[in-house]
Amino acid sequence: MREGHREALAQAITWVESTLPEHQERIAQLLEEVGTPALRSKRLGITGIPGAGKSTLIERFGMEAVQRGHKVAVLAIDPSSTRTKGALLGDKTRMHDLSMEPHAFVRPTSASGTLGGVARATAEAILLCEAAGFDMVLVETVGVGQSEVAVREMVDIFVLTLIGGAGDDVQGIKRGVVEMCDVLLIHKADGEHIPSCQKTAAAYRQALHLFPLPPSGTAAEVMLASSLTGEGHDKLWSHLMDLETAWRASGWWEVQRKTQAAQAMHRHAKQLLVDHHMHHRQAQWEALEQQLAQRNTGAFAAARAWVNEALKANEGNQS
Ligand SMILES: Nc1nc2c(ncn2[C@@H]2O[C@H](COP(=O)(O)OP(=O)(O)O)[C@@H](O)[C@H]2O)c(=O)[nH]1
Ligand SMILES: [Mg+2]
Repeated sequence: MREGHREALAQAITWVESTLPEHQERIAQLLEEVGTPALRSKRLGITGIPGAGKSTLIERFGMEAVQRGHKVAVLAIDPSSTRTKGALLGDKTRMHDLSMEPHAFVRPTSASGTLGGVARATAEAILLCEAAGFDMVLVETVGVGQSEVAVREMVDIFVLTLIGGAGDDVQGIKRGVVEMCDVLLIHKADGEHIPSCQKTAAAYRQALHLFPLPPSGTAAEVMLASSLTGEGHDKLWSHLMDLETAWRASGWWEVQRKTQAAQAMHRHAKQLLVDHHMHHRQAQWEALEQQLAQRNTGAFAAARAWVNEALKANEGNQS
């Protein structure tokens, strides 16, 4: 992987996505060998509704980044994958040109399972890509549901792509998502779309005044771009680089990485504990579910009872 064999990276990511204990064990060892992630990499998250042009943006932006001397990895998460077989991310996820580019690695994730599992897999895949020498990681996620929250917690800069003319309600974008992003990119600003994109940009610039300042201390920037013409891409690039420079200088870059690592540790520890106890106390869990179904107990009381029993059994084992 370190020598730049992309098949090796692809294989490792397959293990990351697997739920088999032996694969998870292998990944744990691999990540230990990889060591502490380098701060010098850049992690960008790109969200927005299906059809906003995220994949097209990433393909063009990724090629530009390669031309600027970067090695670019693209990870795409589709939370709907189990139901719609990844339909939300669409065909463009294959990113034809970028996939052929030797200095790029494109990995659409059609991982099944819980969002928690997919989020862990993506976070670990980022570390593996960086270990394989990719200094820029782009994560595409669909701006519906909870996956953008998970992605926000694993990237340095978060970009929301919007289409001009359509209202918030139409685009299904929740206020919470707008609050999480560093750049609001009004996308497809080309040809006849330009006036409506400008209108949408003005509306968002107005609205953003009412939003609290994000923890980075930098208000979100509203920008226009087209990934058909390439218009706005240079500006987007220099804005992202300016953000990085400013945040490295202010210390926010490192603070955010540390916070994210702590969040990941918390999430993963919780998951491991539940998995462990579920493995050993499956029968009790099912009995409580029965009682719950028969309305003999409440959800919270049942959860407490199960945890208390698991803890007691644990103490018994230790003494
Ligand atoms: N006019 C225009 N169309 C675009 C642009 N970017 C993407 N598209 C088109 O929008 C559609 C959806 O693009 P895609 O990248 O798959 O969107 P995603 O679902 O957000 O990943 C495709 O037909 C693209 O060709 C753009 O900048 N301008
Ligand atoms: Mg897509």
